[in-house]
Amino acid sequence: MKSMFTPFQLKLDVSTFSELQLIQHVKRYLGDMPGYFHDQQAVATLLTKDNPLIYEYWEIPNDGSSLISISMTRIAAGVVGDEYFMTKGHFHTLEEDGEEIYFVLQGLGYVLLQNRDGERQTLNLSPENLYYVPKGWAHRAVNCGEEDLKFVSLWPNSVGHDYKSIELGGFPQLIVKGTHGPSVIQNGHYHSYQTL
Ligand code: S6P
Ligand code: ZN
Repeated sequence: MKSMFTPFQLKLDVSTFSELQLIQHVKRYLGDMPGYFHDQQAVATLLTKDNPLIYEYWEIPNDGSSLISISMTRIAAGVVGDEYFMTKGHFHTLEEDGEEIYFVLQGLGYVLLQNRDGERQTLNLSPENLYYVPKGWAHRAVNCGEEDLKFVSLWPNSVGHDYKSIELGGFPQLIVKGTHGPSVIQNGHYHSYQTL
């Protein structure tokens, strides 16, 4: 099939992406993420006065004629209770094809990774670094800095997104704000996917 795209060049900043015609712009507010943050009391308190924008992303539409999908994500700086703002995170549905690359443009944080064999990893995110997410690994980005965390993602268009597994089981690691900065703690509510 002939690609819907002609050759293009794109400056990697939010305004370029947000001005692209037909771009898919998704905004995730705290109220869109029930059950994602571990301190549900803090969630309820925040929602009584505010419904902060946690993150947003811009995805270049792809009708299936191009093998590659491209997006830019911006995660705001902030915490819900002691847990830093983060994306929902997902597995790719077609796990045998579901690789992904992150390229960080701005900010500091972590990417949480896990697969269905129970393996897990946490990588520090910082600008001008590229991150490789292998097939079968769920991924969630977390902003631990004082400014926006921005990154570009590239992944195979056909692989789809499985959010349900994360809604049911979470990630084994949480990133929380401690007295000496961010720390990685174990998620007491995590369910291994093999047992779901
Ligand atoms: C898509 C890729 C990103 C995320 C974006 C938001 O495969 O990983 O474009 O969609 O960072 O995260 P989430 O978990 O809400 O899709
Ligand atoms: Zn992905």
